Amino acid sequence: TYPIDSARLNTLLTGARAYECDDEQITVLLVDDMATAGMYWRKQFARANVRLLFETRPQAAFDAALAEQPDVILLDLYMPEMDGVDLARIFREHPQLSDVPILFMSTEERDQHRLEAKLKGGDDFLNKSIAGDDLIRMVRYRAQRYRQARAERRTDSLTGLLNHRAITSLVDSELDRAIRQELPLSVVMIDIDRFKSVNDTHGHPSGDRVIRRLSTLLNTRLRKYDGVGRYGGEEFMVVLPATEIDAAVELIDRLREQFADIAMTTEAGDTIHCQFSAGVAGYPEHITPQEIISAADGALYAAKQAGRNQVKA
Ligand code: GH3
Ligand code: MG
Ligand code: MG
Ligand code: MG
Repeated sequence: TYPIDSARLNTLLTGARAYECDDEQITVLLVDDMATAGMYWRKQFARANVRLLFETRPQAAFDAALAEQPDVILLDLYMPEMDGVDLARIFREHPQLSDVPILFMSTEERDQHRLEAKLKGGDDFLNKSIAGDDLIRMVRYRAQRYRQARAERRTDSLTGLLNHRAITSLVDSELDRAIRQELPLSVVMIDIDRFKSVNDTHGHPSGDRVIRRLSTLLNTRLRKYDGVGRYGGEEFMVVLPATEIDAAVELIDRLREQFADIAMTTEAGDTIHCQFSAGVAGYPEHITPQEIISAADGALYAAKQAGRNQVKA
């Protein structure tokens, strides 16, 4: 018999069906040295709301993967310039591509070769003669699992904001974009004032409530393309694309006032108010992520020194 009870199996099957129904657009990168493969699969995928990027050469495939961040990579095994397994290894070694599902597609039928390919970085091995609908289902399923895992990896569990790793990598990518598009970028470091005394007086769970309340304020008041993350314990980072430092200071100062006005309730039912200090820095005043973050940190320190509950640049 199965080492799994029928109720559990049922949940699993329902889950699998949910993946199929999902019709959100996904992006697939197909790498195959035969141009006809691209033509064939483009037609198949178009009807299933799958955006296909097609490349015949390894370097172009790598560039496309980095630029477009596909949800799934379909990789031919035998190509004149480079073996699929070698290309898979290169994808696996890049931090931004290391977890993207890689599905080999080949006519290779020898078990030993298929096993080798999987051991060297492939998540699955599909036959090139696979039916269109089956590949679409497979690709959707993989994409959905990948997106979910990635979202979990990037999220801070207390607040639902981006976590430290995700918000700092957003500074990297938004700075690249700002430089490319010749637009300003502002980065803000926010730190709750005298937070230790909130914990000491009202207990850690009440402190957590304050952290969540500020998270909600930041999340609801900022624009959809602004990034908000929990940098550390009671420290937050905000990334504001296309925003000059002066405008960022003004914006964060309004949020500072709003936060100070919020009456929060502790676990014990007491009403408390909290405040924060913030430091702002950005591009083009600074040109590396490290410089920007340390300048924002310096401005935050100055705000604390000057008496807290204020924003400095
Ligand atoms: P300052 O105005 O100088 O920032 O004073 P502060 O007390 O806020 O500064 P400090 O950095 O010394 O204290 C931060 C405190 O935040 C210490 C730590 O116990 C608390 N803290 C860190 N993470 C969490 C958390 O997840 N939940 C709660 N409740 N407290 C946390
Ligand atoms: Mg080939
Ligand atoms: Mg702190
Ligand atoms: Mg603090």
